[in-house]
Amino acid sequence: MTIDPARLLTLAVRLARQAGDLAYRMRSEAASGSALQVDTKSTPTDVVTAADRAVERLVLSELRRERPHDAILGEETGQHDVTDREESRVRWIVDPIDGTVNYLYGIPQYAVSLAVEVDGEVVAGVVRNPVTGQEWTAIAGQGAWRDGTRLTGSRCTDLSQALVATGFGYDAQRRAYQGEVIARLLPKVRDIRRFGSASLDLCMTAEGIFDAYFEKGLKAWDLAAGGLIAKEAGLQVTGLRGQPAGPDMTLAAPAALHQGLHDLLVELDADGGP
Ligand code: LIP
Repeated sequence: MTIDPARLLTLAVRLARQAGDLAYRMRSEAASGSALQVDTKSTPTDVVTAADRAVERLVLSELRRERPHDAILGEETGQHDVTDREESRVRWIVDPIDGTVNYLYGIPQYAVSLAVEVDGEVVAGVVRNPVTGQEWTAIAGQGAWRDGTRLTGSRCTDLSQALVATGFGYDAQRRAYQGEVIARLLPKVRDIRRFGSASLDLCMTAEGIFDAYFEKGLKAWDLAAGGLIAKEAGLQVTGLRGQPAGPDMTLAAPAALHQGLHDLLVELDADGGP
């Protein structure tokens, strides 16, 4: 059976818009972000809100209705395999609100991130900032776009002139190690930016707003859609030492910067530590 990634992306975009509207409405109606906080996860600063859970429930129920044979991986509810039907070739990867701390604090830098895999490969993805309405999309082999504009990454070729986005984990010991890495990296680049949403960092790097991005500790739902968008914008999206992008390290950069930043991150053992 032929699966059309364009049709999957059309559904993903519709769901991202519905989900983004719900997230935005819930935050607008809450007296404060803390009114929405319902729990913490890996550490006391790794929060989950009622909106994270409501948005994921919305996406899951729509997917069950539209695509009952597909598997789903959601940040808040985990893996939902197809049981009483033929093994599905399609899996949806859902981050209901990427940038949850920004969401909690009312900072307009959070996103709904939806990706879809066929036979284990991400073939389409959408990242949508519900506050700005900015929407980044990609289909494997067909390029990356933001609101109709083709994305081609940064033209920067000098690492010392590069504006590099990054992020930090929630665990205090990992943050201490990451802070040491940043202290040694900072003099070698123009500057860093830490905006708090991996999927938006990847999209802004795909757009060339940041020259490069790296982060240790990304989960599949942080990386799936934004990683495809960055790749389809022509960036190299990898791990270190020949590894693919993933929880040990995600590095996204144009070819002119990738090797230099890669080697610097290896020298600093940026994928090491707790
Ligand atoms: C966030 C990531 C971000 C990272 C944060 C956090 P969340 O995801 O998007 O890149 O630096 O620590 O993990 O928790 O908002 O879904």
